[in-house]
Amino acid sequence: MPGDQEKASRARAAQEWEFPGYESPLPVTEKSNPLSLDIDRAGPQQIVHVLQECDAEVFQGDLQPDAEFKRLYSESVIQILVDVADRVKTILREPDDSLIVLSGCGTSGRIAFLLANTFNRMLGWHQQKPVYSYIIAGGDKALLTSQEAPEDSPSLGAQVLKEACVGRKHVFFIGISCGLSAPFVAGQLDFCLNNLDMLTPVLIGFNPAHTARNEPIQGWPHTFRQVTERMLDLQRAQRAFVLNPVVGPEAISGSSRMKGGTATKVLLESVLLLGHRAAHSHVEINRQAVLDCIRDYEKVHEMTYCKTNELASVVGKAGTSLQKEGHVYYLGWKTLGIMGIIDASECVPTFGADFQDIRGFMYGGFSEMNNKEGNLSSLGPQFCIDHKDFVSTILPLIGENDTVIFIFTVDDDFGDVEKLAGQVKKKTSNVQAICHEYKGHCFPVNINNIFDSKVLKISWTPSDADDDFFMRLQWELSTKWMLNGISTGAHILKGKVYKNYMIDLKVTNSKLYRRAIGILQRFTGCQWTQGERALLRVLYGAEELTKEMATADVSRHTQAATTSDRVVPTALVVLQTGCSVSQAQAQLRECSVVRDAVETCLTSGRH
Ligand code: S6P
Repeated sequence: MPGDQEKASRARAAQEWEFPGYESPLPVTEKSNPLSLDIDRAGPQQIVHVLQECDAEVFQGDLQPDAEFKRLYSESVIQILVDVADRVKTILREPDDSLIVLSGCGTSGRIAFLLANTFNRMLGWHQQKPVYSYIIAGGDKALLTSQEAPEDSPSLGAQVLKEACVGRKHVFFIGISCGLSAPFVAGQLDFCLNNLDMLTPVLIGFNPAHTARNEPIQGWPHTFRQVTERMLDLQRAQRAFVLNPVVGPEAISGSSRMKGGTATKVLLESVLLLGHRAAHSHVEINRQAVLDCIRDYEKVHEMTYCKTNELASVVGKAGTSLQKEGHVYYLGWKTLGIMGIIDASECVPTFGADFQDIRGFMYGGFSEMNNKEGNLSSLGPQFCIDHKDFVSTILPLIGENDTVIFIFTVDDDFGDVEKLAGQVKKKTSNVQAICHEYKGHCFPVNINNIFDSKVLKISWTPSDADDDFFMRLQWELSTKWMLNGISTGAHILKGKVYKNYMIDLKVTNSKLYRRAIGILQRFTGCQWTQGERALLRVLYGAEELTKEMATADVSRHTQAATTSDRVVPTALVVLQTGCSVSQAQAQLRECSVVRDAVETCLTSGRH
């Protein structure tokens, strides 16, 4: 655990991004984190250490009483959490004709899915009908694969929400957009604001409201910021709520699947848990209860990162696998299996990875997923997520270059774990385990024997207030941190990150388009228009842009991006050396490590 001196230096480093001029005018969620500037050159141990520091910022308290940014523990944030939990309680007490909708794009939609199912399950234990529903932009396909384009459509968001509300009298809508930026969510919030007699909207995100995205949205009269401001006006009368503490920049700039996803899970679970406890066990919802809940999650951070050495070892193994063109497979049980599938699917848009590089499978596949659209396995190999699919299609091809990570808890059927581990061990010695047990509930055998001591086991000591349900939520969060660390670390070791930027991102929606130009500006010092031209030349594979290309909508550009590879690195080389697109592509082809290619180009360009 960090000592006082370390905590103080962490606080100093963290303050740097708070200075008004730091990477202005980028919102906090898009800034680069001063703690992770050199993460691309770090080894596994150091990578894990940096992630630990960045993740700790989620729980950082106010540095000064009048600090510019509200944090998770800020008074005003805690009060909104109390108010929102109270609304949840009211709905749970009178659930007829009511609905709680959780919605978002990408990771935010995946967390919405996970939580809606989890809390419906909890209602089932209390003999209550489901009250929760989830929406993810792009539908259930987006749970397993990257579907970034629907994020840009406010009308689609509003339409899907409208359909979800049919037959309901009261809908509590929780829209998640970590960057306060997704037009899909803006459309839904706007729909709520126009129907306040039926809907009460909550917005969750991690930027101050005045830095919510303000650029015009194609074919729509409002911006995200305008919608946020309308909600803030209504907050005084408790007709809308905005929950937007700042949790600091991501360790990998803009990668909101990491801290954004974590903070979403912590905030949402806290309000839902407290609402449920109040409705079912008459536990009072007050500031202390909220604080206690968040502190419990903060302890999960400490427990998880107590295993730094073990985690670094898995990061190293996974990194070696990717370096050697091998793969990483997560084999999970129950919701920890879902955490694995989610983490793996996010590597494609984040690092420009192939879907085969890191893949997740869960015991029971779609029958355990409990998603709205049911079994999607006929859509293609990316959608085959059952352990049985792993055994039939992947296991025969497994070799020493692959890393297989088992993810389970003491509550899972250990016989299944043991059997599958036995099969995998015949193919590779690189079999790892992430597992959770708790006081009084230990594994029946010494799992070190089964996994040849390659075990990352956390033994939890629940407090009196903890029920099994809360324990699982904590396991999920702990597992999320570990898997985010493994996949991020492995891609860093593969050279997919330059400084702390995902240099090889897919440019498949307007947010990513702007981010890509921002990266070009940052590293080459070019003007916005120059960066945009270079990006478009690469996207269209054209040495000269036609008028049609130059004036097309961003949605047309991002459509072209779906089939392009190494877009940002190529545009960087074009800008830096003045060479043609095809020369830049050829230059990059010669260099297997994208980070090294970019670095060589940028440093040689400076001489
Ligand atoms: C981020 C992830 C993305 C985001 C999505 C929604 O690491 O790859 O898919 O989750 O773009 O972002 P936001 O800011 O609206 O939650």
